[in-house]
Amino acid sequence: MDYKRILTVQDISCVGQCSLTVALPILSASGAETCILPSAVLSTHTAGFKGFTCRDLTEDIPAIAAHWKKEGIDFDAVYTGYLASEQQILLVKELFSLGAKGCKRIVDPAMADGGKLYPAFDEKFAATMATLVGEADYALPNVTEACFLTHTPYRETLTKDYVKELVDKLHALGVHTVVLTGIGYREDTTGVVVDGDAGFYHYEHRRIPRNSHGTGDVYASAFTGALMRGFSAEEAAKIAADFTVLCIENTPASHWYGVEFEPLLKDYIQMLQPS
Ligand code: PXL
Repeated sequence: MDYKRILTVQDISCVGQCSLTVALPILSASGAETCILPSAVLSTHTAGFKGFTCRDLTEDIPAIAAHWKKEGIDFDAVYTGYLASEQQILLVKELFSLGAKGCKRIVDPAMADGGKLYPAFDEKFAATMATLVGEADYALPNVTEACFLTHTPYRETLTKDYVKELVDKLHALGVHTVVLTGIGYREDTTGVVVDGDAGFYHYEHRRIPRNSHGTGDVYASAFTGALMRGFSAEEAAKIAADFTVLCIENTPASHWYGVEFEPLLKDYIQMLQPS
């Protein structure tokens, strides 16, 4: 098995089962060396906890990147998630240049859900994030994020024409492969659309009617791990969807702030075995 080195840039929410506390274990389970660059340290995530603390680490990024450059450290993939400021988005673009030849740039524009931006963000942040998406090989927005990135009115009920419009507008930003999550055409289904070299692909699966936090991060991490193990974008999108559904299914509703993915890492490892 090819041993890959992945850099993931996102926050540490000390409590909350999202961002780095999810990405690090999932990427490690995929078999890749996982390097991290924390964008900020928060006491908890911002979706439901009140009075959280946040230390923005933007100022530390240039020196960290300069040290890596001096040491000749490069990466097979750079995967970004929740970023704390517009300036940080611009610094991440510079980090992309630390990539090895053929380095995959994977952007999860983690900034919105359910028709709304997360509390820390505004439309200007979304516009800057759109420029990062434009430089990505793979971008993984949910429908809300896709709407903010492309100035499209948000709709809860999806049609094939509306999804095609979102995919086309995301491509127009410059991203090579669009991985659009949360796409289902019936009340009881959801799924993922992949549009890249292999054309348009839709994997539709059952929807568990529950509001789950952190699942976008579980999804993007599982996708990145599978992609770096050599699966195609379509296969990686399906593996990530199956794993995320399993995580939601195995989380009691009382566990409101995240999903209990840890006991299921063994299932993810199994999903990554060649068939
Ligand atoms: O799961 C996305 C995420 C990551 N990091 C922080 C968040 C959220 C979602 O709310 O608040 C800090």
